Amino acid sequence: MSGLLGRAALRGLLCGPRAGVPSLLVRPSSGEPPWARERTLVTVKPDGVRRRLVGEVIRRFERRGFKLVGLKMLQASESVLAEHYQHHREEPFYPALLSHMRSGPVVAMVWEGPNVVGTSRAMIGLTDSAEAAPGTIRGDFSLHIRRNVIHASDSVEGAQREIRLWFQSSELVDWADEGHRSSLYPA
Ligand code: FUP
Repeated sequence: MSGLLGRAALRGLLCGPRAGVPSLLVRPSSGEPPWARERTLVTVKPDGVRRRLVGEVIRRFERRGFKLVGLKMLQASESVLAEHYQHHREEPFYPALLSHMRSGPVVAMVWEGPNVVGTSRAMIGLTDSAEAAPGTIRGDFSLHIRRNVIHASDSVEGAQREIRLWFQSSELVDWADEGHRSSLYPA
């Protein structure tokens, strides 16, 4: 790494809110400072798609100021779901979880912005819909943990792993946002 770009990237990695956790998915071309290029995976689950909540989810993330860099609808494969939920493999709810996730299409998205992982977890609410606060997506639109509408990665490392699992790098669009950025956060 050399020159202005290299110094800016290094400064971002050292001074940003996630110092010490460099994103493997950061690309230098889009103009955002590196600390603002955190990315997370969000999926609207089959229950959310059936209930026509895709637009509502996108609206909330856009309104907050996050930048959409990947979007697709798909029927999730058994192998992607098995890897995505591998930490739950031994849980009693695992078969029902996989069956639900295979019951219809999923809308997968990658959102980018400062602290997007933590903020999106706050926006979606607690896993158990019964405990999710009003104002969150789960708290506003769901009643039951097994129909909780949405997934969002729960750590920066997890997000990097999940984005690689659900998206080819060619499916992520690194678009420039200079005109809008300064009204969202200072340089
Ligand atoms: P989250 O990260 O909030 O999606 O939650 P988890 O990774 O802990 O759980 C993944 C999914 O497993 C939940 F969205 C719903 C399902 N689940 C159950 O059905 N029962 C449980 O007790 C826990 C999780």
